[in-house]
Amino acid sequence: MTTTTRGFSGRRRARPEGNRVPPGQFVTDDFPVLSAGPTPRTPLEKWTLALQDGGSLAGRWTWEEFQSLPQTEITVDIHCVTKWSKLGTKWKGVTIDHLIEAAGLDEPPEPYLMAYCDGGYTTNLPVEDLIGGKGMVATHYDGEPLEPEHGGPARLLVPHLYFWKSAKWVRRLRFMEHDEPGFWESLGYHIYGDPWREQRYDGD
Ligand SMILES: Nc1nc2c(c(=O)[nH]1)N[C@H]1C(S)=C(S)[C@@H](COP(=O)(O)O)O[C@H]1N2
Ligand SMILES: [Mo]
Repeated sequence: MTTTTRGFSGRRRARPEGNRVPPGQFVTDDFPVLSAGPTPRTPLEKWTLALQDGGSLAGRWTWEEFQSLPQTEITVDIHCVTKWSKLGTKWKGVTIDHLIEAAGLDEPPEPYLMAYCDGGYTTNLPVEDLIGGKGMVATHYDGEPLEPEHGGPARLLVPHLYFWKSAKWVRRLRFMEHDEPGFWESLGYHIYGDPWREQRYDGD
């Protein structure tokens, strides 16, 4: 299987197929569900996605408005810190680049970002890892609307980092000046989470 990226400007990994799986991971065909709590079910008519610059609102989209933003399809490998990797997963959504543009910002206002979800989950990311086609808010998986268990109606997708960074049921993205730990990061997971460097836990 090969990695194809369509309309996604992220770097294509220059690794041979044999090295496609990060160290310590095994490949699964299943799509395991990993949630730290119950699956929230926000009706689409109540759903909004907000983009915040610190404490101020930079953009907010209803479900309908969000659908009208430019859509991008990607096929990528994903890697969970519990050691499963799934190859060639197909997603559709709105890239963070397009969101920033839709909010009328010329560039990201701050270097870090916290994602906030229905249910209270949070995760932190360097903005650098979200722009340039590296991250999106995904609403479709494998050609179908994203199932609630997997983060539907919309989840963050940042495939080059461990999958806990891909926040399910995302509702708010807040730019911040300094990095701060999110949910798992404050419980001992690595602040960054690069699967290729096996950054599973704090200190790795
Ligand atoms: N809101 C929220 N997002 C979350 C989680 C969670 O518990 N809540 N779990 C994370 C973890 S640890 C992983 S591995 C993936 C699992 O996504 P999946 O259930 O679609 O496989 O979601 C991540 N995003
Ligand atoms: Mo995970």
